[in-house]
Amino acid sequence: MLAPSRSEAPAPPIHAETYAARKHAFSATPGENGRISTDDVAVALRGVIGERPISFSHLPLSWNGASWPFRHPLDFLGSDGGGGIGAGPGIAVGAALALKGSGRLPVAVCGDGDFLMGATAIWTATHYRIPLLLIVANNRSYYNDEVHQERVARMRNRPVENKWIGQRIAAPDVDLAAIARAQGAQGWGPIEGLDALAPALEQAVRAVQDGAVAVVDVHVQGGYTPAMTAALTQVGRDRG
Ligand SMILES: Cc1ncc(C[n+]2csc(CCOP(=O)(O)OP(=O)(O)O)c2C)c(N)n1
Ligand SMILES: [Mg+2]
Repeated sequence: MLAPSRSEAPAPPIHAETYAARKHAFSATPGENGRISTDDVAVALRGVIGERPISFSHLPLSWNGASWPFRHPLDFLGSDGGGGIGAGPGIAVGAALALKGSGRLPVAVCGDGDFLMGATAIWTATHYRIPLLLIVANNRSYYNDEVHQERVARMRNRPVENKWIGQRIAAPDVDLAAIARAQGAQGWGPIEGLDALAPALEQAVRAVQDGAVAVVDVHVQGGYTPAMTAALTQVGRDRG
């Protein structure tokens, strides 16, 4: 990974122009019936972050790349590159360690499946006092595999309505903020309504600036961008 520059200059103006154009082009898909979409998370987070320099260490499959233009090599660190579920939290902690003292706020957005498979990385962060913000885009499902099971059901003429079996992580919902608190981190959530989202993110960012490990569990509705859904459901695709 690139070492963070200790005296990082602001992005050159040529990028600012591109950023303004792309910012204008992004239109968020809001959650339905008062629920929160992953786009809503991006919009709320952008509002809270403002022009503060951050580094995303990890982003979930439901993330819309258009929601947050990257202007600097450290704006997004690229995650694992291979899509291994469970890697997100560990990558978040390692990246936060590398960024410590750089002036960049380390932010990871993980899926709930990803978070649950690697959640004990939080303990490493609290034990070694590595501040970071980890937001969980919690659709209470290994949603990727619901899409996959729908495709296979169609191919094999089986009932599509069974696609959730083995993939939903609900009834009961897992209290992810409690998992964070159990390891010495600060936890917010579950955030279920849009009104509560920005205040929780605001508090969490402030806590990270004060040295905390902060986890915000946001209940988002399932769904990917059309491009991601098309990539997962295309004919002939045989990998999960
Ligand atoms: C180690 C590993 N096991 C299984 C998979 C297959 N897989 C890809 S995405 C996914 C589910 C991801 O769930 P979550 O992190 O909640 O994201 P969501 O799809 O719900 O947005 C799984 C099981 C994988 N990529 N890596
Ligand atoms: Mg999920």
